[in-house]
Amino acid sequence: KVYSKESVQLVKQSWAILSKDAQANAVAFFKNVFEIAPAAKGFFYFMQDTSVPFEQNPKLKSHALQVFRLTGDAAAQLGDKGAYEILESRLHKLAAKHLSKGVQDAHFEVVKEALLQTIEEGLPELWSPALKSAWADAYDALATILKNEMHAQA
Ligand code: HEM
Ligand code: ISQ
Repeated sequence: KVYSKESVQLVKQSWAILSKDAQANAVAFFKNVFEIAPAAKGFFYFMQDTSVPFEQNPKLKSHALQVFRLTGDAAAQLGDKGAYEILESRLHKLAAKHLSKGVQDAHFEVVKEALLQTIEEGLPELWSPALKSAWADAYDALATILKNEMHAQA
């Protein structure tokens, strides 16, 4: 798939802003996942300890940050030459991890909704239909590689 210069630019520009406050946005991303699908908590071992408030759970914070950074960095690099190959090798291990946790294709839609919601909430002044579809395409590209890797390993 070829990404328009405009949509690559939109993702890069918005990611530059969101990543400045990556930790807070990452926690918001997690929160949105569990708001959309409370049952998703069962997937994450660190969500089983309910004695720690959500925002202060150090494991949640570091997981969320990793996921958010990977998603954003991957999205911002989509237009670049060779980006696909680099991602594929990074996602190889990650696919195995998701498979072992029992993650299924349908779950990726929840993460997509949560991501778009997080960007909208983080950048209300930049939010537009074009920004939304640019990020949706970027996420779909990443999710497709990860899902294909999972199918290949299943
Ligand atoms: C772990 C990214 C989709 C569930 C991880 C990790 C990353 C990641 C980077 C490793 C972080 C870590 O565990 O230290 C992504 C990306 C996704 C995606 C980029 C979409 C493109 C999903 C979906 C689910 C999911 C749809 C469904 C519930 C998990 C679980 C772990 C994990 C359960 C392991 C957490 C643990 O160690 O217990 N993911 N993920 N992920 N992800 Fe995802
Ligand atoms: C995907 N994998 C692991 C953790 C996540 C947190 C928030 C959103 C998506 C995720």
